[in-house]
Amino acid sequence: MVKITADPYVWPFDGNLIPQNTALIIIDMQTDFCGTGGYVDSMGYDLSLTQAPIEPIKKLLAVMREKGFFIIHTREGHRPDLADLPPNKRWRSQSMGAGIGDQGPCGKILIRGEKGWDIIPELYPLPNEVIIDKPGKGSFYATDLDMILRQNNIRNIILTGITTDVCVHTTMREANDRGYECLILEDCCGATDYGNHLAALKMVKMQGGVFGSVSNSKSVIEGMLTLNS
Ligand code: C5J
Repeated sequence: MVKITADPYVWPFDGNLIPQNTALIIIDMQTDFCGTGGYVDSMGYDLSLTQAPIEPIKKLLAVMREKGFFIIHTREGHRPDLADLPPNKRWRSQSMGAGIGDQGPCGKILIRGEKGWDIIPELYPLPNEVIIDKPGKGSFYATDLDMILRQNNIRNIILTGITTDVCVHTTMREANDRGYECLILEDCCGATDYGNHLAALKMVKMQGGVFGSVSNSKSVIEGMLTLNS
């Protein structure tokens, strides 16, 4: 049995953590969110904030792959004909100078199949890993994520990726409401605003861990290394 040092409670709540019931989910590590010329860059945000989790995730991913955990990657993006892009989302992105569907330095912004939309090479999924393509912030909305988790008997979810306050948080809330036991890793997430990153982590911890618990890659790797492979 593995227990992860976390705040506000040692995770998971009941100590039931094995590779067969636990998934690592890596959210939206796409060029559009952390690469030069992508969506976040075009909006003028400091890319170092969304690039910070790349190395910690890389190390954690290597250990969790080796230990046989279930690995899931997500990508936010829309159909080339924009049929799944709500007009208010398009309008809002245009007002920031980075219209979803418009041509940018990395192809059409946040459009499936374009260069900027894909996952960065450092964290690219292996052929046997699940990729969830989602049109929204949450990874459960309009996707088959819940079905895939249940078919694979996954109860625990370790959340990483970008951005802490938007897609990671929305996914954590969706997962928590569905009864999944969630852990978010502070060094494996990043937001376009550092204050929002900290606030999002703080929100998880209120009410005894209202959405789950908060830890870091070092504590998870230490826990995983105690597992027999
Ligand atoms: C945003 C995301 N921030 N992946 N998406 O629009 O957090």
